[in-house]
Amino acid sequence: QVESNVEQVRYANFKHFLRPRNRTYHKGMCGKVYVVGGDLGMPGAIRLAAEACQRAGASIVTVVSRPEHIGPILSHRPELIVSGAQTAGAILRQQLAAAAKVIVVGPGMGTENWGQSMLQMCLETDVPLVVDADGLNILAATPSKRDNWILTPHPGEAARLLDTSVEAIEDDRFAAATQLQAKYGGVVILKGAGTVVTDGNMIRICRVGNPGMASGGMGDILSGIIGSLLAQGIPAFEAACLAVCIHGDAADLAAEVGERGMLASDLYPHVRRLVN
Ligand code: NPW
Ligand code: AMP
Ligand code: MG
Repeated sequence: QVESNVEQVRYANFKHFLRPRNRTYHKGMCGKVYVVGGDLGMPGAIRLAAEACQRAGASIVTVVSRPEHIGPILSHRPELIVSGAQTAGAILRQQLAAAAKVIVVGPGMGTENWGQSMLQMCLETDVPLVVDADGLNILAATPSKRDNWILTPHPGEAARLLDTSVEAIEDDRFAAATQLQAKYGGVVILKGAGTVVTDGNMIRICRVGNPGMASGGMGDILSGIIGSLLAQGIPAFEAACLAVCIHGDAADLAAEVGERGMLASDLYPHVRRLVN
């Protein structure tokens, strides 16, 4: 790896993209973020992504999930708007295309028919996408290329996307991120210890964060933060860099009481502080 040539990203270098809200700001000004996912058994993932999106500053966040999940998701976060979808129909697709400024798709979505139809619906819009988790696993089986998306694979997902092994990805993470970007387009965030971000022209590494982050739901939080920053008007590459810094810094703050036992939702108060 040619690590010495790769610039590190730090929160302080990107914080200026979070401009203070002017006095007349209202909740319509950063558009709506739709977060799509949560097949049976995994409402937690989409709930985590949605709340992270709110905590990073998005004003209106709508969860599209299985109808069975709407009650549980709402019961602890009544500020969310919800849409129960048994299938991905034309009405929902039109609603997404018309109202969503950004769509985060994939957390807990599963790779069965329901998840496949949800991803397909999102792909049929021109809305900027953040594709994570099972959205990436479905994409690996049916590859396509797009400019206006951010892909957030961990090494396991990256191996599926490149039809290779986790070992090959970890052997040269910069090459893997570059290959992912060349194959799929957009901005690629290859997660893990030393997260790599590339848009094909620029490549950066983020070294904050800690092994306490190796716990279920942590990546779902990152996808929500990215969607939120995009919806607030930050360009894609910068939104990706700033989001990984906020995510890692928040986890380092949460680790002040120890890495072991850290939960993804422990990051919320720190994320909120870091976006202000
Ligand atoms: P191995 O074992 O090393 O070969 P999966 P997932 C690899 C949802 N969730 N470095 C590793 O492979 C998600 O949103 C729901 C190296 C590992 O076995 C998804 O929709 C939650 N390898 C769905 O679950 C909370 C790494 O990948 C495999 C690696 C499945 O997502 C949890 C695991 O990856 C979860 O977010 C690394 N850093 N990281 C909920 N509360 O509802 C991963 N691997 O098979 O894609 O499973 O990431 O858990
Ligand atoms: P996921 O596997 O999708 O839940 O994502 C896990 C998140 O935690 C990613 O953002 C990783 O970069 C981060 N993470 C996991 N383990 C570590 C680690 N040992 N050091 C730094 N970040 C980590
Ligand atoms: Mg994940």
